[in-house]
Amino acid sequence: MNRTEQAYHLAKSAYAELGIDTDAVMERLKKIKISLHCWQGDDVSGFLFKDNELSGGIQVTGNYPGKASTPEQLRQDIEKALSMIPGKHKINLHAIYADTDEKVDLNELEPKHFERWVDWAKQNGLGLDFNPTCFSHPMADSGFTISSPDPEIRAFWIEHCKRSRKIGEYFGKELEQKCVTNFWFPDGYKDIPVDRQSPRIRMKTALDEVFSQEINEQYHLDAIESKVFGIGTESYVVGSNEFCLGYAVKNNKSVCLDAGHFHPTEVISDKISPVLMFTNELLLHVSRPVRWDSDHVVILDDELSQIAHSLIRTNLIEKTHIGLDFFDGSINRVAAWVIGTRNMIKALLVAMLEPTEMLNQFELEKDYTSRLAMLEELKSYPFSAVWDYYCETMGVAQKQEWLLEVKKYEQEVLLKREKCNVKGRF
Ligand code: RNT
Ligand code: ZN
Repeated sequence: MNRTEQAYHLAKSAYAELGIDTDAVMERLKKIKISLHCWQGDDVSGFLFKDNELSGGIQVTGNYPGKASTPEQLRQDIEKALSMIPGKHKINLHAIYADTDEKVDLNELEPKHFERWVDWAKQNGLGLDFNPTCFSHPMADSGFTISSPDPEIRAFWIEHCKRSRKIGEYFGKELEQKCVTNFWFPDGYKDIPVDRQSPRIRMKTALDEVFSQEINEQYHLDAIESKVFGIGTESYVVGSNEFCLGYAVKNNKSVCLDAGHFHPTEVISDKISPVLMFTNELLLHVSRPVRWDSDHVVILDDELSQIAHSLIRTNLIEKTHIGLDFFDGSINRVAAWVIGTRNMIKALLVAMLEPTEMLNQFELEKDYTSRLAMLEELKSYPFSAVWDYYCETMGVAQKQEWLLEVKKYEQEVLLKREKCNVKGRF
């Protein structure tokens, strides 16, 4: 027995005393897919329009060297990240990541422009999710997309969204697993508007049109993502929480809860159960807001732990699609994926190692002393021994060993890439 196995052996008996079968927990964990957002790899640049600035009130800071600038480089980086993350997962694409030699605009995109992504996903046993890109485009310059008062702008974005659903459906069919297409619109005003209703009526009508197109629900799920504010839309966002939740409930759609899209003391961990009482499925954008919707890399903090508990305790994980949404350009971008995704999986593992029935019993008996005492004691149970063993059995690096791999990759691939990019520019 090596050290990891010895530690696991001890942990297994500690959890067995609480009635938890750690082997069964690992089997359950293996089945959970996380959707890794492709946009962490290149600071939300994409490949369709080389010169478009990032817009829509989101921001990436940092210029760490080695950023992917071609679809091949991005796939190479994702593969590297996945080699350090236990389990089989999904990749979340945005429309601007189309991999094509054709010059196409967003309202002209077709499944064929994503064929190379699908081939790659098949080769790597991955699922794909999708997002229309309703920002970083001249047609979004007014700050409004599908809720614009200008019919031409509205039509452009409606067409883009319709085509995006077709691309999502194609992903789902080809990969034989449901693709979630997530709709997020930056539309809003910097300063206090006079008319808060008309843009929302226009957004509703536009969405009705987008969703009027038949899509095979076996392979495809629509989600709409709300937001409380963005940079430049501090006073009013058309797609607010009430708008998106109301629309989803009434029209049998799903919402996407992004951890950074609510008021600073509001948490999505407490929104999962009520939302799933009135919608069939849910999409999460697990992120980390620091003072604002800053999209910091996900860490193993209290809210991540609460999110995982909300999903595991009552098995709402069965109805939930877990996506990640952060973009940090100030650190190694591959490491950012690895840190955030490993933390998400680790949080789910910790939640699965909880004797929930025992805690529920304390709660029902109003024994809140035992509830608090036990929740605190559980925090120092040896979950890390189970995590290390899980990584070992899944064939990925344990503890911080992955960091050595990232550093090597940085030297051998990322920094060389930078040199040749610079050479190319001069
Ligand atoms: C923006 C939303 C949205 C984006 C991605 C790139 O605030 O969170 O999900 O981050 O579409
Ligand atoms: Zn998001």
